[in-house]
Amino acid sequence: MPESADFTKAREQATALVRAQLNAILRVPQGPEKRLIEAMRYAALEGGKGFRPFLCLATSQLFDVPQSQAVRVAAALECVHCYSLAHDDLPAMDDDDLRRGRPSLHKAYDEATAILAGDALLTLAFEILADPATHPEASIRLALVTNLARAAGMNGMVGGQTLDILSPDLSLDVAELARLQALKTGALIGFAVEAGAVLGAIDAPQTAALNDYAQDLGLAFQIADDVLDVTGASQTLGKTAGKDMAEGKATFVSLLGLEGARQETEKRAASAIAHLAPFGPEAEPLRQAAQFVILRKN
Ligand code: GRG
Repeated sequence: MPESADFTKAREQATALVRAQLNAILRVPQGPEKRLIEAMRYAALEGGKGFRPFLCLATSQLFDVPQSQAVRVAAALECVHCYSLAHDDLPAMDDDDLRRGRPSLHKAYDEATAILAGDALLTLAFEILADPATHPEASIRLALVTNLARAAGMNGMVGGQTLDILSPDLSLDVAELARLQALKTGALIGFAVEAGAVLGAIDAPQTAALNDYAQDLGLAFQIADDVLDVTGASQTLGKTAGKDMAEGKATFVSLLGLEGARQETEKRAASAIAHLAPFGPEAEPLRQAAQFVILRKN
């Protein structure tokens, strides 16, 4: 079963809107600092499936948030995501030469530029969120800044990345691996899903349901990533295949077996969809996102 045409269109549209926003922000200056901005554009404006921008825009639509606000939040989130990929590829981390089907940032530029471009994307994210154009109410902007800082930082993505680096020595079981991934990948996906509710100042029970959806979705996404790491070719994936297993890291495939991991992805995607019941047919795009996680090839 292919990815639904509606979902593909919505995902591509979300990607294009975020790119246009970042294209406008990341103007290339004259002078030597031009290199930094070009590297930021290389990391953030090309390739990528636009999964997080899609989620951010889809939940925002659910709560009738103006698209201009949602696009700015999705652009901030994509800055953090792209910084994390650029830093993850560095020799001190995953040491990967291939990302999104082309040389990773430090290969296209150099290590120092890749570090600085990542740093500048991370800080730009918070500048975008703090700007009144993102939302007229300061309390909403503050909630967005706080949520993204938490999702990206020591108790979120960076914490998860630390566990990931240590993981060959940790003999993780399935629950511990799920926790690692909830931090490393799930936290940003959680931010993407909840941002629409924050922008729309939505009440707690609805936010809790979206949170549960995001938890299952993030885990399904990561388990599917582990399956693709084993079954996908580097050319299709646009990144080096088979690395996690080769480095002796626990993956859902190494712990559950290939078939077990596939089944767990489906179980988590179904559970994610079940959490959307309170939102009715309006949440169809979010259901399609869960289907996409199972069907994706890269
Ligand atoms: C360096 C602080 C720091 C964190 C890095 C997210 C991450 C942490 C590393 C990426 C390693 C990786 C391949 C994780 C698997 C799941 C994942 C986040 C994949 C990349 O996300 P996609 O597939 O990427 O949405 P695109 O390129 O489509 O945007």
